[in-house]
Amino acid sequence: MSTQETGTATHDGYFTKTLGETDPEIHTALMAEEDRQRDGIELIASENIVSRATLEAVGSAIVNKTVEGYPGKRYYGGAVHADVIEQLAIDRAKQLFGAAYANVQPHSGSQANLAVFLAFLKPGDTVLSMDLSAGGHLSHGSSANLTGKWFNIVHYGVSEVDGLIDYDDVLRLAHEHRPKLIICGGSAYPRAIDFARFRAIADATDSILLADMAHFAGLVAGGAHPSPVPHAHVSTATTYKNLRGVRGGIILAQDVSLERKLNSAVFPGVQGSVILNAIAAKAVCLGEALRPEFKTYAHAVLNNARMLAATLVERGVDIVTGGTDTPLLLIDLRGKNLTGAEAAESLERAGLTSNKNGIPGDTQPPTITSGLRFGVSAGTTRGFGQQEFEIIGNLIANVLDAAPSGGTDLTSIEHTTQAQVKQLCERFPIYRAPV
Ligand code: DSN
Repeated sequence: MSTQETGTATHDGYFTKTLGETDPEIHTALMAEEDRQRDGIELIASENIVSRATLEAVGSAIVNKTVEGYPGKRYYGGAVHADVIEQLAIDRAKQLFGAAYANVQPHSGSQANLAVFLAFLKPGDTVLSMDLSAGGHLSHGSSANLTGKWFNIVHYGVSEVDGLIDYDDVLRLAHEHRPKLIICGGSAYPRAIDFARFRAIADATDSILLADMAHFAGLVAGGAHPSPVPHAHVSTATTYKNLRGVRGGIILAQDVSLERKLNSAVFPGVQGSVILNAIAAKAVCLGEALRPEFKTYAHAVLNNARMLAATLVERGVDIVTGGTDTPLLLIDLRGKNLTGAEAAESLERAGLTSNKNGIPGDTQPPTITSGLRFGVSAGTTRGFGQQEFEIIGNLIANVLDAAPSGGTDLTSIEHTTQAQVKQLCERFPIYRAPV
């Protein structure tokens, strides 16, 4: 018999060697990513920097455990600790958002939204949601998404004049199309939504109201933004944006009688076994969000977003709706004769990472766009305050002002900015993650 046939299944060092020792290629890439995060300014609105405690939970041995179902009702044995962890996450989510029901299993915000579709709709049913180009989200019925392929989607937009939701138009569309589900919230709408008004519209047409608070859940948790939870039949959120936790989604509701429907829509409806290390990390982030210091962080996010907006406006940059009530702002680059793709690339070379984003009425394709989306959550977490976001606003404006001229001038601005970015980041260091 060969050594392979007689040897033990765990090779020498399987339980003891570090990643650097066993897989230098992956380790090097992870270290480089850590450096990128440490030395650059992160302005992608869906990102943040998790706590050391969250990293520990994600990297814990609970990753080995398989369970299906819910605490106390599992299909596999050995779930005693998994039950404790998931129940803690559920209880913390309910407490944080004042909800009667919470499901913490969705692998992402899109999965959470899909579960809501499955819970309440049949293929072909009508859904009224915000157009992607107006700030909606792919999982709200984009033609490229399953929700757009299997359901009859009607979209509302925003006013071409001020970029705001026209509630009378939403009501008109609701009366005209009698949707089974109405969705408010999205991924690039920077202003507070009138949830009570949306609920009144949903009630007028006997529709279910889903509020997707992915981009402001952290502010709701920290008392810096109105909550949709008391108004919507169901609210969904992601845990990794301004809520400052691991990647994943949650579903909340006020009516406990929805529990059976929503739970079975998540599992076995759209998901299988639970990603337990993510559930543990969600519990950690929800616990952090229940502490008083999270309120300070949430208010700082809002103040920083408003400072960034004010600085950019001062520098002649057009902002959709003129400002923000959330951690994100949407920049209209048409006046600067720049595309979103060009601007995002130039900013990234300068050490400022953001994403190109469609703006209302955009004529450019999604791969190019006429806009940029900025978020301040990650910067706020590393300690930047209003003073730093004023500096960042000026750095962004310097790059955008130089970009149309191109050539060496642009390169020199990018280089100068990169050095200023590095200096700023060195004053606000982040952890060296245990990878
Ligand atoms: N929905 C995407 C975004 O807003 O960036 C990912 O979370």
